[in-house]
Amino acid sequence: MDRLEEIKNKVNARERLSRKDGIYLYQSNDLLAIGEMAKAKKLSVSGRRVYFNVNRHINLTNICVSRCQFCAFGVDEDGNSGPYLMSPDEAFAYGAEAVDYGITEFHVVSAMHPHMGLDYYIEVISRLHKAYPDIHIQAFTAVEIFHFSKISGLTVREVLQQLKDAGLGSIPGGGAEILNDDIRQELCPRKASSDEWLNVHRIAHQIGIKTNCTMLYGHIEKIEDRVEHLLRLRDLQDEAPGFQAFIPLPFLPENTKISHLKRTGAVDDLKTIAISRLMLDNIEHIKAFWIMLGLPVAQIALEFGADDIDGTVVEERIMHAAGASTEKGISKEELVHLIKESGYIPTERDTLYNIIREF
Ligand code: V47
Repeated sequence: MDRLEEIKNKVNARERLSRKDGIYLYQSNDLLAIGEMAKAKKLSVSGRRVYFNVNRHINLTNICVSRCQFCAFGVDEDGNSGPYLMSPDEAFAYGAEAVDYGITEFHVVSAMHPHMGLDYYIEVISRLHKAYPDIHIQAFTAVEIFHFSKISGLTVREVLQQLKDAGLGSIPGGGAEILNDDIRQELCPRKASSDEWLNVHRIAHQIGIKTNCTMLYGHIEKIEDRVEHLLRLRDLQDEAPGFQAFIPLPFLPENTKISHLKRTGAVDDLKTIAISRLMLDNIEHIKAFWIMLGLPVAQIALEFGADDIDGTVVEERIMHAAGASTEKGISKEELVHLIKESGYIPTERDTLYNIIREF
């Protein structure tokens, strides 16, 4: 039997795909056959719904001691490339300004600032939470949580508990990059290792904090590394469930220290969405982050297994620093139109995937 046919039979029989299957799918050029399998899987998980949310990204600072090779956002404290740090007042005002747009989420991601202590981050969260208790706060990637633990001398569990008590609702999926320590050593040696990243998510799940997970692909990794990354996420989800969504992030090279690398093309982006849907049989949502993929590919990704297109994102900075050519935000009407045009039901959700409204 044809190998792709064999994989299709496994998918239809709801059998788990293996490392070899994942690698085979990546090596195959039959994009449409892979997409068809992933679409069938998506339909069995979330029917004809495509989710989006309305949120405000708040990037507290761009001053970062990590200075990863792939990042165009972080800068030195005393450099001349526009370092900034929001005071708690400024962060609050920036968040408050977006409330009238009907946001249901503050998405707070920062950088690894050399001096700010855990108190600062707690103050930002608790002020937003006290003023807007109904707006969910999704904040701080696992690498930031790990950094907070190092600077405060508290355990990861204690840091997460303090943030939760202050109003943190869930944590985003960033900082995973590729869960391979040789690659991390080359790209981002100053931040949490693969195990440390996974452990923050493990502990978050154990104490009832939902999280997302990502994969930064299209730089120096091989397809074997991508598949291994997906398997490590799948294993953790079996052990300590709590991942809500997986978001593949194509590397955008502009203004980074590895800007000589080429941006992945639509074929790789769509294959990666589809393979993620097929391999991650225990993570419900696959997000096509339109800011990175661009609206046309994000829309097509809905036919390749994605069931979420992120949100209206009022003002995004990290990807735009690296050359994302998309708008910094998009209206709800436009998102609804794109989803409807693809034949799906646009479904506004909150951060925890409760349905707010169908369009
Ligand atoms: O961890 C940084 C990535 C991440 C670049 O959880 C880059 O719903 C591509 O994780 N090219 C942060 N990617 C953003 C993130 C995220 C975004 C939206 C939604 C969610 C979610 C999470 O951005 C970083 C890193 O992997 N990144 N620089 C770049 N040049």
